Amino acid sequence: MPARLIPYSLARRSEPEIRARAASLHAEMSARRSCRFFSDEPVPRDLIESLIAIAHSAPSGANRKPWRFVAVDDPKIRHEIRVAAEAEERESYDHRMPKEWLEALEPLGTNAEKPFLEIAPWLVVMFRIDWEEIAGQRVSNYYPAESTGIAAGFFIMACHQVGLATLTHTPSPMRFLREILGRPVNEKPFLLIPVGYPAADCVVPDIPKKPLQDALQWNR
Ligand code: IYR
Repeated sequence: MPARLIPYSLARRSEPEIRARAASLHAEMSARRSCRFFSDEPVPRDLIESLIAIAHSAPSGANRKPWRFVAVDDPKIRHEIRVAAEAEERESYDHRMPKEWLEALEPLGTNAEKPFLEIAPWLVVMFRIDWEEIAGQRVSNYYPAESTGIAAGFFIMACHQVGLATLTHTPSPMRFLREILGRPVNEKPFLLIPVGYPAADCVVPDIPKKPLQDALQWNR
């Protein structure tokens, strides 16, 4: 049965105001960078919860919200995650990643060492849920990858907007996250996001960014 309909409206802003807000948001968001050097300064749990609540407001296929966030600040678990991630990354960098991939990553200066997994005060691990068991019945979710990606975008943007740095980290394969965090088999590790303040001496690679003109077409 279709749900009952309720009114929806957005604050109606003037075009100059929309333009000004877009310009300021663009300036803020284009200053976001992936952070690999975090401060160990604690971030209160309620703040992380608000940021995850923002991510959880993301749209999703059939409104199923096919994701799970696991927020980890326990140093013992972060250590376990670091050890397991570095083991996979070592294997990847040394044997699994083709030469072209390693060349693509060269400007970023990444390697198999992932100290940030223990230094950042929080690791937010996102899982995508392709199916769920509801009242003993297996039900499919729809567009779980797209939905979880959108929620990740909300989360990363929310963190940046409040002044917290993130890294979208994808050690591969990520099975170990399900094992370490005790999640069930229908939860597929999607993204590992360290969150915290940047270290006082944090640096990021000075790399060119693809111009918008190369990513945007108007009509055909
Ligand atoms: N997962 C590896 C490699 C890596 C892959 C991509 I795609 C990046 O944008 C950066 C790194 C690592 O985290 O080092």
